[in-house]
Order: sequence, then structure tokens, then C-alpha cells
Amino acid sequence: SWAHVEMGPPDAILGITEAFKRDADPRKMNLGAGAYRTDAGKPYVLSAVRRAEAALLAQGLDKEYQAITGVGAFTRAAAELAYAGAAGDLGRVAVTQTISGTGALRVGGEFLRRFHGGGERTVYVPAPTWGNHAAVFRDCGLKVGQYRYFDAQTNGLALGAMLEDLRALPRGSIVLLHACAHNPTGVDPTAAQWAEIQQAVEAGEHVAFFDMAYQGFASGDADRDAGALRAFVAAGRAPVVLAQSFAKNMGLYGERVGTFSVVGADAQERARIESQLKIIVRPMYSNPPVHGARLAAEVLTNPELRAEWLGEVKGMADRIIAMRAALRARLEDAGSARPWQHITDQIGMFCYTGLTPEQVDRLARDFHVYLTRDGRVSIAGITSGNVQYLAESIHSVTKA
Ligand code: PLP
Ligand code: TYF
Repeated sequence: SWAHVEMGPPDAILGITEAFKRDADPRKMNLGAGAYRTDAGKPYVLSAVRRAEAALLAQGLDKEYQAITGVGAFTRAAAELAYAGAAGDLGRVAVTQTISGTGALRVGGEFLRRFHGGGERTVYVPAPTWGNHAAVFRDCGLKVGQYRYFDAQTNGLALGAMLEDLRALPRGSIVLLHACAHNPTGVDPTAAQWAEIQQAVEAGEHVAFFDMAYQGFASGDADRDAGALRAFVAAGRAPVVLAQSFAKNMGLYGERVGTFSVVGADAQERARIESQLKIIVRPMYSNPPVHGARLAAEVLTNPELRAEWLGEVKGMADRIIAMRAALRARLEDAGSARPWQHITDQIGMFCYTGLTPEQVDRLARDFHVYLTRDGRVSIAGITSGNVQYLAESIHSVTKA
């Protein structure tokens, strides 16, 4: 019997969507899960993706298995998007297609457990970080530690504390870095701050594990958003591995499109690493699904679709920036005495508002506004039609 199987807790983020669905009030807002919505509050399939899908359909492709490492045209184009010229001609970069960013983190964690030094290794993640990081890495058999990242006083980066922590880590640790649009805080280092972080990682001979789930989404410029990753790779002093997701920047959420890659020393090293990535993937899921990867490959390699896609990413980023400005302005107009500048200072899909768990609970109970209890707001859920109501609701629960 399975009577010993206890009920597990619901996922902290997806549980909010469930609560939202049960709420019948027409004013309700779901600011929980990080999924883009149009200004009409609807899910958005990018036009470039729709056109790529039509082109693929017209080709009448078969459904044969692809390689263990996935669709070659996709992994090449994805690596090119991430690294551009920073790693040379990419001949030394081992890449495998993964089940989106989460699967990339999982494959990456497995790779590091097997091949990064001997004995027990710890991966250090920022405090706070995406809620799934610790669980993914623990399931890979890695230990998970934290470094300080966010300063609640300033709602900004705790650079001094972060550097102090990175410098104190055991030599050869693994440091998880959000490449851009840090989830949940929306706080990214500046280029100058990144240079200091890079120096600390290199000095400790740590592995830089970049998690890039929002390339293009932070600034609207895919090259700019990959700047930190490329600087580490170009310097060539720290080992770099990368988990890449196309869920957000191509709107391919449920298609599960991503990659895991390792920057090797040369083509021979790449080949050895790739052979081991295959050995990790084979017993896990054998080989990845093809449809989403073909879509992404088509968008990335067809110049017309690529240009359209980059414009659409910029459009999504711009709408989010506009909603940040609107929310801050409406809060100030409503007479809120609290500082709200961090709403417009932070970038990416999320704003870390500083709301307490009790205030978050009141927002849900009294105003039908749902967000995670850490006060994270998914800006993508805000529209020009509901931003005024949201500002009034937040003002109500935050005034003394
Ligand atoms: N990493 C971060 C920081 C994220 O925010 C997310 C989710 O949005 C992911 C990874 C993985 O998402 P997915 O598995 O949908 O690509
Ligand atoms: O942080 C988020 O909201 C996104 C979406 O188990 C998400 O990463 C949330 C929960 C989850 C998977 C994705």
C-alpha cells in the first residue's frame, strides 16, 4: 500500500495561480507566475513564432528521434545567441538541448557533481533566488549554500556583502549567477559591479554557473543582456557553464526549449564533455522533444524572423518598463508616502516590492490581487486597465 505517502506542499508559485482561478471577483489580478501577458492581459504567442510554425508545417517534417543532444540547428543557433564571438567560433563549446531552463540546471548540476573536482561540492546561489534552484541542485546530489545579494534597506544590490561572501567561499566552489533580470528581485549588477564579481569568482577558482532565463527581456537588447556571461568567457579565467531558456524571451513556456553548455578549452575537450553530457541525458529522458527546438531554430536562423523576434522581445521589455513607471506614478499620485523608486530601478519581469507577507495576504483577501508572499510582483500581469486598481490596493495595505 501507499498509505505511508504523505501529502506534499503545493508549489509556492503555481499554488497562487490555483487560488487566483478560484476567485470569482472580476477585479482579480494574478501577479504570481512569471509569464508574459499582453496589455489586454492575454497570453502572447509571438508573431515570429507563429510564422516559424507555419513554415515548419509547410515543410512536412517527420517526427524521427533527433540526437541525444537534440536538434543541431537549434543548439548551434542558441549557443551563438548566448556567446556570440566571446568563445571564438564555438568549436570548443559543448551544448546539449534541454527541457527548458529547469532541465538545463538539472543536467548541469549532474555534470558538475560528476566532473567538478572530487568529493563534496557546494553550489552557492544568491539570497534570495528563484524558488526552484535549491531543489534542483539538491536532487542532483549537490549541497546548496547562499551568498548575500539583496539589500532590503536600499532595495538594491548588496555588493559589499556579496563580494565578502564570494571571497570567503571554499576554493573551487560553484557560484550560480543570474545572467540578467534577477528573479525574484529585479536587481542586476552594473557592468562595473559585474567586473568586481568576476574578479572574486576568478580569484577563488570557482565555477561560474550562469542561469540565463531572460536574455533580451531585461534591457530589450539580447547582446547587452548577455554581457556579463560574455565577459567571463572572453576573460577565460573562470570555468563557465550555462543554463539557457527560451521560455520567456520566445514565449515558448510549455514547449520546454533550452540548452546546457560548457565552455571547453578546445575542440577535443568539447568532444569529451559532449560525450559525457550524452551519458547523463540518455538514462534521464533519452533525447529531447523536437517541435519547440525546431521553432526556435527557425526564428534564430531565418534573418527576417530573427529581426521580427528581436523587435517583439523589445516590445515585451518596453511594455514591462512602461508598467513599472505607471505603477510607481499611480502610487505616488495616490499619496503613498513610501519610496517606490525601486519599482522603476529594478528590471526584468519581476519587482521585489518590499511588501510583507501579511500585506500580501491582505492584497489577496481584500483586493483579489495575488502575488508570492515574498512580495514579488510579476509586472507582466499588470496592464493599463488594472494598474490604477493595483496602485490603490497596494496603497491601502501599506499606509500606516
Ligand atoms: N531560472 C530562472 C531564474 C527562472 O526564473 C526560470 C523560470 O522562469 C527558470 C530558470 C526556468 O524556467 P523554464 O524551465 O521554464 O525555462
Ligand atoms: O518564477 C517564476 O514565476 C517562473 C515561472 O515551478 C515558474 O519561473 C514558476 C514555478 C515553477 C516553474 C516556473
